[in-house]
Parts: sequence; C-alpha cells; structure tokens
Amino acid sequence: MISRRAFLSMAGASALASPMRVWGRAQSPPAIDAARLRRRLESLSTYGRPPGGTFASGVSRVAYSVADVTARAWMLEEIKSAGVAPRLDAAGNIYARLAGGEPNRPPILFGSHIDSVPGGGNFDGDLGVMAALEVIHAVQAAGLKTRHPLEFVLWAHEESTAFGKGTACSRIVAGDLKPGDLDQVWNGMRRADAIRRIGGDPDRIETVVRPKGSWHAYLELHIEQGGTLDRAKVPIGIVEGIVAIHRYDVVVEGFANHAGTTPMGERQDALVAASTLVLAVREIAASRQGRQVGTVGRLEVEPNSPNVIPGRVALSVEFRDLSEATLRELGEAVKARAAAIARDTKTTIALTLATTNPSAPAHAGVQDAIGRAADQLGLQTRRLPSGAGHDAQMIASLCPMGMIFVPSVGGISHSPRELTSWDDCARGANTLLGAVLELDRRDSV
Ligand code: HGY
Ligand code: MN
Ligand code: MN
Repeated sequence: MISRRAFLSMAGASALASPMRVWGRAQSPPAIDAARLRRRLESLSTYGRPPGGTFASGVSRVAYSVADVTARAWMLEEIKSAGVAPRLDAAGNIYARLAGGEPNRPPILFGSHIDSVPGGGNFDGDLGVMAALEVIHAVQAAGLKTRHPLEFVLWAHEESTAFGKGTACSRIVAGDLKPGDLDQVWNGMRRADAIRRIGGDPDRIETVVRPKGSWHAYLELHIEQGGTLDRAKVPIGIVEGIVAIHRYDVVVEGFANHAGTTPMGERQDALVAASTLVLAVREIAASRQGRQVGTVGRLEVEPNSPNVIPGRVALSVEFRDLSEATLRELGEAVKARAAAIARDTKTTIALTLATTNPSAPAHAGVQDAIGRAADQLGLQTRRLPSGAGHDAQMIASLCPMGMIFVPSVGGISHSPRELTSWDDCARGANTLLGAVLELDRRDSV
C-alpha cells in the first residue's frame, strides 16, 4: 500500500487529491496496493507452471485446461476476498459488481483474461485482471461511493489456442455467436462441453449477449506485448485502436506415399506445398508499406512419420492490420498464391476464413480519461495502436472502450520471458483506478 502522502505527492494538486465530488462525505484519495497486486500475480503464475519451474518459467494455462479451471476457482475466492460477489454468465465469463450511489447508472466495466498461450508469460491478461481487483479494493478502502456501479470482469477463453478462436467468450457477449459454434471440436472436446468445464451453461448461451449501452465504458489494462513503450522509456500507453484480425484455417491435401520408393517427380507432397505457402504468407505481408503482419503459427502434418510423404497438412494463416480493407486484399493475395502452389505441387489447398476480429478504435473520451489519470500521477504517456487482439475490441461495439498499456521489457510476449516491472504494473493499476474515477465523474463519456 503506498502511503497517502506518497500518493498525494504523485498525484500533485489534482482532482484525485481533493475531496471526491462523487458521493457523500469528503474522502481521501484511493490507491492500489502494489504489494498485494504482485502477490496475486505471483500466486496466479503457479497455475500452469512447468513442473519444477519458477516464476521465470512462465505458464501454460490454456483455456479449459486443468490449470485454467483451477486458476479460475482460485480467482473466485480472490474476488470474494475483495468484498464483491462473483457471478458467472453462461459462457463462463466472471463478473463482480461493486454498488454505486446511483444504481440506475450503467456500470463502468474493467478487467481482462487469465488464460494463456502454451508456454506463455505471467502478465498477458493477468495484470489487467489483478489491477481490476485492486480498483475494487481501493475504492472500498478509501470509503468511496462512486456514482456508477463498478463491474469487474474476467473474460473466459481470450487466447486463440483453444478451438482456434480468440476473444471467444467476450465475442458472445457482443452477440457474435453462430449456429454450430458450440459444436466445434478441439482436442477431442466439444465447445459446449468445454464451456461446462469452466462453469458455463451452453443451454442458456443466448443469455450471455448484452445490448449496446450495457456499460458506461469499458477499460482494460494490458501489457503492450510490443517494444514501443519500453524503447521510449514511457510508462503508460494510451491505445488509439486495436487491429483487425483475419484468421484462416487451411488444409493442404496431397498423396501419402512411401518416402523411399516414390520418385521425386511423382510426389504430391502436402508439406512441400504448405511450406511454400508459409513463405508466401511472409512475403505477402512484407510486400507493402504499413504495419500489417502475417503469421503461420499452427501446422499439423499427417501422418507425421519420417518415412511417409506427407499426405495432408492443416495450418493457420492470419493477417492483422488496423485496416480491414488491407486484410481483405492480403486474403485475396494469399488465395491466389495458394492456387498457384496447388497447381505446381499437384495438391489441393483449401482456405476457410475461420475467425475475424473487427478493428476497434478506442473512444476519444476514454483515451482522454486515461490521459488525465496519468497526468494526475505525473506519468508520461504515449498514444499507440495495439498489434495484439483483446476482448476490448469485442466490447467496443457495446460501449465506449479504452485500453491502458504498460511496457513489455524487450517487447517480448507470448513467451516465458514476458516481463513488466513491478513498478510499471503498479503505475498501470493506479492509472486504471484514476481513469475509472475520472469516467465516474462524467454523465457521458
Ligand atoms: O492473439 C493476440 O493478439 C492476443 O494476445 N490474444
Ligand atoms: Mn495473448
Ligand atoms: Mn491478452
């Protein structure tokens, strides 16, 4: 817990330091407990830690895994210890509300996710969830009553490892659920059964959807996962917008045959075709000015035996950019190249656009609230786009959205080497707190 004196000196002469004009008696300014934030992040890191590992070993806490399920159960207790009652929606998203002084106002929503990629780090999503819990603690500890209810959220299944679909449960909240989505199978598990594993109820999935205006605003604190803030030595990033993502499922069909007896000129090698496509994706993405990126992250070879010419390869192809028009052009380019590769290798290559994330501009009013909160704390800020996808881009269709970034050391993420300093974690959490209180003072964002 930082002392009131330290907080006031950090906050300078500011609205936060003056008596809160939000509700009732003059209050002292709230502050997060940096030590408790760190403790919780270190505890969460044990769920999905490699056997015999340490904090530096990172985590594999893939959605619906035992590590995810047990971490979520532990989180329910942590949420209760923050003095609020957790409740699950039918998709497994976890909400917890702190009553406001004017209950008819739409809540201010803030949070993130705790599922990780395989071999991931300790801060992606986790920081935003624990910082959100700190906001709930800090407001109560300061004896504050905000005008708007405050709503904590832990989004289920944010990473696209499971079912190849990311922001999977926040997108249902935003109304993106198609017939058959819950019949998808991954790792031998139907999506509906996976949702049951985390406490959801697929039979009531339609109750998850929330209408526009359900919240006053949505805020998410997240590590940058890139190197802009770290290189610039700027502690707070104000996100201007989140990239769109187009992700394709690709299947290459060749002809499995004997590796020793099949002459080179008579092969229909699915892996040679797929490998050529992997290089084509990189070439297409790098072939034009701009920040677009292209990645093949998943590749499964069948029958995957050293003495068999691969007959089938399944892979993912994804492109990201702030402009959806650019993504459509990149998609057309990769389809054309796939057709040529199929011809040359006597294989077939089928691309299916499996998942799209819309690009999402951050609301100017929420960006302004984040900027004011950082200014009050005497923290330098930089505006930047997000190259990573986030639940925030789904919720942006329901209410004004904003994201706060803190530096990722070396720009590394989705790796055990993902690292954000504890001081930057605390600065980010205090900025989140200040931005929530700033938004609470506003009748409209
Ligand atoms: O894939 C992403 O960009 C995010 O980390 N889920
Ligand atoms: Mn991630
Ligand atoms: Mn994330």
